[in-house]
Amino acid sequence: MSFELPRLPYSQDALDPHISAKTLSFHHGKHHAAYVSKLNELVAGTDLEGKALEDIIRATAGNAGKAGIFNNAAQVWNHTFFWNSMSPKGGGAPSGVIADKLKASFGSLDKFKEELKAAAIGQFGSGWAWLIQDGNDLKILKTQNAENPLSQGKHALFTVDVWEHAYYLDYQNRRPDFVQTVLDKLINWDFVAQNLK
Ligand code: MN3
Repeated sequence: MSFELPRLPYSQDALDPHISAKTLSFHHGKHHAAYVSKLNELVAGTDLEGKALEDIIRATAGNAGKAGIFNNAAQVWNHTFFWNSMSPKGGGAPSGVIADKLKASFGSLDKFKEELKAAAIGQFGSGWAWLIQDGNDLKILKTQNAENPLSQGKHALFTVDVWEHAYYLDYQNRRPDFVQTVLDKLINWDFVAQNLK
């Protein structure tokens, strides 16, 4: 049994004009797909074959000899999490428990966005910016390349991909504008709330 590329949770043009169909066709159809096929190739015939994706990530995190498997497994997980972190009906302000927790941890929705954006911009080179839950607190985390909260024993609520392939066709070098748009127009608050422990 091998891993399959999950379908996008919306159509390829559903996030337009914020993220174009062209970007999603490459990002999901080529980049995400390549991580899936490379992962299948790398685990075939090893003791990791047939294991759950999360278990493969935890088993290979921090192991230099397994970096290839880790990178591809984590990138498969990260991208699926990223697609779900956005919605064509996203953006705006959350309500309920997630709204209360954001206020308690950051002071306001705008402060949360500022801190997430600062982490996303401050991630030098490729990586990810995350909202994570640590006990009762919500925190911002940035990770390099394929690294994710799971590999650090942390619990993810939301992510944005800040590899150039995530935004270059639509925003060129304007990573801050891309991240701001995701936070203002696309963030899937229902998904974020569902992820709360
Ligand atoms: Mn990507």
